[in-house]
Amino acid sequence: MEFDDYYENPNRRNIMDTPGPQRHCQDEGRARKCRGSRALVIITVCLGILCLLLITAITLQHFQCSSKQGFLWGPDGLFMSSELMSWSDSRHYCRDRGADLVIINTEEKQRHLTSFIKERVWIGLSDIENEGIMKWVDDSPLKQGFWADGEPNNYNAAHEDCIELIPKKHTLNNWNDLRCSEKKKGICEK
Ligand SMILES: [Ca+2]
Ligand SMILES: [Ca+2]
Repeated sequence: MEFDDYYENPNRRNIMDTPGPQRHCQDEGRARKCRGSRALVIITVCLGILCLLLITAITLQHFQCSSKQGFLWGPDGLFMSSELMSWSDSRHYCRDRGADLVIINTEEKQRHLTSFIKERVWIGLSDIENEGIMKWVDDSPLKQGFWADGEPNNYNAAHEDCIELIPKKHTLNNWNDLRCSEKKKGICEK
């Protein structure tokens, strides 16, 4: 086909002879591929976001369930009661949830508890049965105490028979005996 003929008779053009349309087809193919991979990326991102939302929802649900049961903390089996109660009622609160007031029998545990408690709390120690003889809730005797200065003092012979932990005091010297009817939150342990 002559040059002039080509332009004067467009219907006679052979598509294989014409680089313009070929390039157009190649460009279109590339664009299709491009659109395809863009769609794939969008679908992958959307699935990722959906997965994240699902994981967040499950985690929140687990946390809410845990909170309802009083399990405010993690896998170490420790949790704090949600209301201010006497020592005995705090103990009931723990026992109703398959736990008991916490026993602190190592320096490591004392440090661990003090590190994240923000308020005065009951622990599982008392001399309710015999004045001056401290016992844990599992009836084991006290071996190592982390008493605040001057404590336990059974102040004014006022039957200070239940033990609280005061986190604002020194880490290894923050226990105090107090009247059991005082209202505090308790630290429970599974
Ligand atoms: Ca006492
Ligand atoms: Ca005291």
